[in-house]
Amino acid sequence: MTNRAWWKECVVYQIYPRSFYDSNGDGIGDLRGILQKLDYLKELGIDVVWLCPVYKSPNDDNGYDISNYQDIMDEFGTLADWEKLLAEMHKREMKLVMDLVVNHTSDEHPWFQEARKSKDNPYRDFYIWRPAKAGHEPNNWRSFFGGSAWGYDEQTSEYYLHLFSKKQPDLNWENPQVREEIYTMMDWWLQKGIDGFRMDVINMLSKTPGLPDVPAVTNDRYQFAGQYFVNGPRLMEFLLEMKAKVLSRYDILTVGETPFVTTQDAIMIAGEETGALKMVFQFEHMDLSAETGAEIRTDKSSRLLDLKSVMSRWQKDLEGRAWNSIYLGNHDQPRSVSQFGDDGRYRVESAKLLATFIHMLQGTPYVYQGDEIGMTNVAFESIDDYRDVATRNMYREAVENKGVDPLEALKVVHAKSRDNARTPMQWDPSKQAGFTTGTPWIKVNPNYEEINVAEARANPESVFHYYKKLIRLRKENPVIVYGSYDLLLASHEEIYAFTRTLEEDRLFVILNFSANTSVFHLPEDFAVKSTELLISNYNINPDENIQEFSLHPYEARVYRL
Ligand code: TEU
Ligand code: CA
Repeated sequence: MTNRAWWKECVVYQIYPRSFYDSNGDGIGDLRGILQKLDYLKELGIDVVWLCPVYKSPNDDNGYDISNYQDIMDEFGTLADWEKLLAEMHKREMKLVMDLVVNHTSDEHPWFQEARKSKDNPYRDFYIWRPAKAGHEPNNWRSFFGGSAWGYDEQTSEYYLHLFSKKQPDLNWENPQVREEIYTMMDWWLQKGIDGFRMDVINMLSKTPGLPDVPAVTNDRYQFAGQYFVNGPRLMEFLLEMKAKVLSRYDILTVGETPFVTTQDAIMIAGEETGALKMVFQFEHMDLSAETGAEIRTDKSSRLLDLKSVMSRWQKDLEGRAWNSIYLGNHDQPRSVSQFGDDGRYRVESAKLLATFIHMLQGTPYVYQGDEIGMTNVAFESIDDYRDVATRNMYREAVENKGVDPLEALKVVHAKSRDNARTPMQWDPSKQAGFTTGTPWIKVNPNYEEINVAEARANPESVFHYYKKLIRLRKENPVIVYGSYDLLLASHEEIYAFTRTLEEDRLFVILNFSANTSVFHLPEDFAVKSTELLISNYNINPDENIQEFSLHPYEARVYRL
């Protein structure tokens, strides 16, 4: 049986501050805006907030490029505003998890400003510098945001590594001084009373010595080189050092953002006994739709078997060994209802189904802002309406270098852009969705008149009220948190069904992931004596015989057996 812990029992709400609520009309969400909405989060039942980066930043990548780790970005407010926010959260018995971005800094961070001055500057070795190789970049690694992962610096005629944008130089974790600086900074925030860290691309800290060229798998000049920096040779050493020097001294939630991890990696990084972190974000289920590359996959039901097998493997492999974090969306992904559900006719039903799904699996659920009202993807008419550096770079690369038709490229942007999740939070049907009295930094989704918090709170059948109920159920039923998971109907192409069992207590979760009415038969040996319907997204007869029945489009039910 898994050990009990508060960070297993909580529900985390992710805030993307730039788009949450603007308190002063400059079009940018801010800390005072969040403060004004704490009671809203409390009403929803949230007990932990993960706040995306609010540190000083030139915002090349919306705060993931930090120029001062120990101060607040001007647009978001001041350190005093932040202190007040933390105090008000604690007053409401809510916890605050901060984003930790230490794979890279901004190129405007004083360390990098120093480092680039000369080859013998004391900060030079804080970053990863290499001379040109035969007049070219030091190797063929590709940046996540397109182009080479190397930036040329004229002043010293050398290249620096940047796995992300050219304004995000990678820190050199091989340098013990870098690690000490980071630990000191982390401690500074923990001493202020924060309740944890979400750690940005934390499994990319250790790069393979020699930084070798990666074997080409496409015709492109630059190639994805994950094998040389994902879960690199010294990763565990660094994380365990961080644990020994900082993390182990506090009762905190730590979640590593760890693209490309397997369950074995997760057990190593976040194992109950010997791991360094409390949990990790895995990406296998998010990448199911990404695999087809530029092609947009519309055939959602055939993906269900893949989704079942991925999620079931994570549930079973981690059980009793490590703890899952459960999510279907964040600020880097299309909206969950657009990606996994139906953002048209069955928007409300499918948003509720997905909510049921993330709350009923074993692990800590993460709710991304706006998902609790079923916010959807957006399709802006022009690439100029997009703000995300990754989106803009990809589009330019496709149209300018690869000759992709601009309209086709825009279609991919509509389906995949990170800005889908970054349009302003829709608070009410007034102008700019009640997000700002000014002009928002990115356009609001035009569907705000229909989809907004004011409507959702007033309507007892809304996605919002359904989330509230799920969160309450989780608090009342330890089986939802700690019960073991067992998949049923493994090869059904439309229905995802599973049980959760904690000693005598047993739940049966049944989800129709399709727009069809779907019929199923429970196995003979799955004898059901009496049932209690805990929650459902349709009005159904709670005493219906459940040995065999049909489910409405996107119907979700949870029974206690
Ligand atoms: O994301 C890491 C990451 O792997 C993403 O870049 C991902 O590949 C991409 O977004 C998929 O569309 C983290 C942050 O969550 C992201 O916002 C940052 O841009 C990135 O790190 C760099 O800090
Ligand atoms: Ca503002």
